[in-house]
Amino acid sequence: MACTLSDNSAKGTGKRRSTASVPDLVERARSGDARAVARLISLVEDASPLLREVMAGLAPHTGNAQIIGITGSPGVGKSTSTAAMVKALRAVDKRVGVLAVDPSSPFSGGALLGDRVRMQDHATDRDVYIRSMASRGHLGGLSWTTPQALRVLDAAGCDVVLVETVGVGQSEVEIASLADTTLVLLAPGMGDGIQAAKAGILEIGDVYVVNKADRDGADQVRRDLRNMIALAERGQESWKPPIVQTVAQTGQGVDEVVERIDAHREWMESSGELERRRVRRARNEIEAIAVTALRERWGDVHARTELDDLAEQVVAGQSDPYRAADQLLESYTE
Ligand SMILES: Nc1nc2c(ncn2[C@@H]2O[C@H](COP(=O)(O)OP(=O)(O)OP(=O)(O)O)[C@@H](O)[C@H]2O)c(=O)[nH]1
Ligand SMILES: [Mg+2]
Repeated sequence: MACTLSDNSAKGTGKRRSTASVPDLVERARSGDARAVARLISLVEDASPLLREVMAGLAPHTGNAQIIGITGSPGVGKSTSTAAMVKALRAVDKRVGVLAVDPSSPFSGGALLGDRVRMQDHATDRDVYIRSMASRGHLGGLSWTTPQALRVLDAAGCDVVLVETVGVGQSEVEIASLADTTLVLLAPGMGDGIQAAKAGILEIGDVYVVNKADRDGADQVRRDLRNMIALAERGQESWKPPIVQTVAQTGQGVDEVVERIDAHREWMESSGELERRRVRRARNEIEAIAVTALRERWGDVHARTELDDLAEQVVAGQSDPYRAADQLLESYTE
């Protein structure tokens, strides 16, 4: 049975939507039923009211998956590297989930379509789950939907989940807060070396990958990166992020990337960093959900005439913005 979980396969199951109960779906997802996993992730994307029940059912079965974030500029080779890593991880019999998060498009655009073609090798593998998600359109973006989708894949028994997201602005920092290990990809000829410092990637990479090492300039990117990492302030961490050169298309260097990820994992376990990161991630999740709920309530308040009344009072000098804000907040707790 094919386990490729595309958005389309999820959307095509509209009829089943009303029939399966949440406990049944959770049970089926846990046993590795690809359709049940797809349905649960669609519930996440739709911000379904059923999510409370879903997440409560999944919670006891989470915490096993190793979450690996993969970020880098558009076209640097993230998807090609992801496919090569899936291959390497399957060779050591790991169950693998792939989540391709597109922060810019609400639809699965050309890039993700390309990913599916690249992932064809794995499309019939029962132990590989591939899913693309759009994060735009949700309050909180990555911070809201991705961790919930990760919970689904985790509970479904994935040993490793690879999360690919294009490094544009905020998203690479967000991915770092989601992942146990963050891979930052660079490539020669993309001006990455200079951009690296600006974009803040020097703070987030646990393992750096200089891909397209078959092209001129890969050694220079590596040297620049090494110098910049040496200069970057990384706090008291004892982990020194390694730099690996790869040719993702041929798989060259990918085994070393997997080894470095394992080494990082061991370091995190022994140093207590894994636990710290996971607590931080849970904090972010709780905050994202709470803030979303608050914003929804704010929406209600915003629609009320109360805010207009308060604004008029402030304009007339009968009140001040602080007092008006206090009055507005009081109305939440009523
Ligand atoms: N020469 C060379 N080309 C590569 C290598 N890895 C990937 N490419 C090519 O680079 C292009 C972009 O690769 P992708 O894997 O789609 O890159 P991406 O980072 O996922 O791109 P977006 O998802 O669009 O941001 C494709 O044409 C790949 O075939 C490599 O190691 N060497
Ligand atoms: Mg891609």
